[in-house]
Amino acid sequence: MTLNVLKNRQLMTKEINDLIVSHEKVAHVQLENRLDHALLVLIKSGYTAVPVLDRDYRVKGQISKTEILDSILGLEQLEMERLHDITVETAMNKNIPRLRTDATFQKALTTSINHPFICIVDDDDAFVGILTRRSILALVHRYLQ
Ligand code: 2BA
Repeated sequence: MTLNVLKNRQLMTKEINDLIVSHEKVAHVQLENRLDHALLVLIKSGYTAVPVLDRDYRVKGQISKTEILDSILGLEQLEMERLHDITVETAMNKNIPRLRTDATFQKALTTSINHPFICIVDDDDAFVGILTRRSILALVHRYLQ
């Protein structure tokens, strides 16, 4: 077996633990927050989308600037006054992947093809942090060199 094949196997079966951005450093919003608050968090943090958590710190979905704007789109214009009436829970995307801390790098790499970040949860489904596409690509880049 060549060294490259061995290295690839090592990379793909590696656990993702070292790559996780810890929850304290992740901007997030909660289910019951209103869209005006969520928009503020997105604008201030500079991110396109952030995780949505419940009161027990469990991952429920993610919310993006596009979903917020879509929720207040009237027939001909954006109805900004509705931002305070709509909850994050109503507007968020619930269909997101989650991985456990012991997931393999291969699983994370495959998932990141369609998702800029992946929420990582523990055995009780509590939020641990995120895995960004940037950290995944950076590791692949290091192995390729
Ligand atoms: P986006 O916000 O669309 O950001 C796309 C890429 O732009 C990021 O890729 C990063 O390389 C860069 N970027 C954007 N805003 C940045 C900022 N405030 N500081 C530094 N770099 C920034 P990734 O790092 O791979 O992140 C992928 C996605 O993960 C982001 O997409 C965002 O939705 C989410 N994300 C990353 N870090 C986050 C954090 N600390 N809190 C909440 N969400 C985060």
